[in-house]
This record gives sequence, C-alpha cells and structure tokens, in this order.
Amino acid sequence: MDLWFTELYENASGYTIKIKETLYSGKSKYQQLDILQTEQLGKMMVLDGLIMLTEANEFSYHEMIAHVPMTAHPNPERVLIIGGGDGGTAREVLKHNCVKECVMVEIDELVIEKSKEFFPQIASAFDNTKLNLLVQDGFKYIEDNKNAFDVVIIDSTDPIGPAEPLFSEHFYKNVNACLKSDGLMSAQSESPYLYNEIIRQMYTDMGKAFPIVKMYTGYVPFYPTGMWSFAFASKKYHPYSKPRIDMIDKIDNLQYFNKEIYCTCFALPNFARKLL
Ligand code: AG3
Repeated sequence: MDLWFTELYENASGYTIKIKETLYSGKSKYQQLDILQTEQLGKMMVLDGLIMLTEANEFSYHEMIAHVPMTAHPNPERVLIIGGGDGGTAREVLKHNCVKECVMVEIDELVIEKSKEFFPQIASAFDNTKLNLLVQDGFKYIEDNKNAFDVVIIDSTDPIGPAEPLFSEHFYKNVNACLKSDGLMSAQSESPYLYNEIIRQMYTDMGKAFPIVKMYTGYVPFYPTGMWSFAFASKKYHPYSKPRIDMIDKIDNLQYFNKEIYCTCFALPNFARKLL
C-alpha cells in the first residue's frame, strides 16, 4: 500500500510526499506532532499538519534564519531564539565562536524531546554548554528581559495556533525592548507568493517597532511555494552597514549560505517589494 502525506495550502493546493512509515504521532498541550519517515527526504517533522523540516534539506531554512542576522551584527555575544524547538537554529547560532550565551525559549517540551530522539544531528546544540534552554512562553519571557540581547531570532510556526501572539505589534515592540541599543532580529515570514495579507500586516507591525525593516528570501523546498521570506528588523545597523562578510567562509559546514547569498538575499522581486 502506498502512503502519501499532503500539506494543504489554504485548502487550494499542496505539497505531497511519499511516506514509508509513521515514526511518532502524539499530541502536546499545544499541538499535534507527527514524525514521518519519507521515501526521498529522510525523516520529516510535522506540526498541526504543517511541515516544519525534512532531514535532507532543513539546512537552507536554518542557515538563512540564523546566519543572516549573525552576519549583520558586528559582535553578537548574546543571542535569543524564540521557538525553534527542534534545535536547528541553535545549532547554526552556536557555530559562531563570538557567542557567549544562546538562550532558547520554546513553549512545547514535546518538540524538544522528540527532536532529540529522532533528529540527533539537528538537536546537537542541546548538548552545548553555551545553550540556555528554557521551556516557557517566549511572549512572556521577552516581556521580562529588557536590554539583554544582541540578536533575537523568531523561529516560529505559522500565525495560527501557539505562534499567533508572535505576529503582533505588541510583541515586536517587546522584542525591540529586549534588544540592546544596537540589536537586531530575524523572523520567518512566510511565502510572498501565498500569504500577502499576513506579510503586509507583519511588516507593518514591525515597522511600528523598528526603524529598519527589510525582507530577505531563501529557497526552502518543503515550505509552501519553496520561496521563503524572512524579516530582518534592526535598531541601528542596516544589513550592509557593518556585515562580517569575511567571517562567513569560516562558519563550519555550510550547505546553503555563503558571501554571495548574503550580498544578494535582500534583493526582492517587484511583487514582493510591493508587499512592504
Ligand atoms: N518554522 C516554521 C516555518 C513555517 C512553516 N510553515 C508551513 N509549513 N506552512 C520551522 C521550525 C524549524 N526550526
């Protein structure tokens, strides 16, 4: 019998992938978590029916969400990740030796636990002594920590379910307050081909909280349309004002990100520019 998994996009199109077997299926207080063995792309993590990552090419998303802000900041020593419970973003952040502490605040312990069990290469950061892992609500954590971080990375799910409060002006203002005076942030911001309204709203809200707001993109084949966008918001530095371009060649084991990608990822097609 053939088994196929489909993620539906707005109930109108979708992405279908052949499954060998279900490795785990369970429900936390927050969401449904499924881990599936695919035919082609290794293991796959799915939350509430939406693909979070595949083993074969999670690198593009994690490298882009982490290394772009880490390059833009001249000396990122204290980094905060909101979400990212699988550990992929933390793995990338901790490749930077300048990092003294990476705090990761994930609301759902089940995601952390199952990532450790099924995705050891992605969850490798959980053994790093520079990682301070907190299982709590990122929205609340950020309210209580002011002026504390150089870089904040919002590695959330879509704005339905537990991540919804992370897409709001109030939240971005709190992110601004938890950053030092020259701090900056990145956040996953959906596909510009599909989610125009979400993107317009998100960038409008960010613009009310930060003086510098840009979109950059990367290719993430297992997300809707493959073209994925990330928001870059900053208090002081533009992406090209003080980037640590020469450090990029020294980052370990990069499969997607490089100098040329940094220098071009902020270039946007016209239809995407119009959303901002
Ligand atoms: N972050 C989720 C990105 C959104 C995916 N959306 C979708 N498939 N509809 C993933 C967490 C990876 N660390």
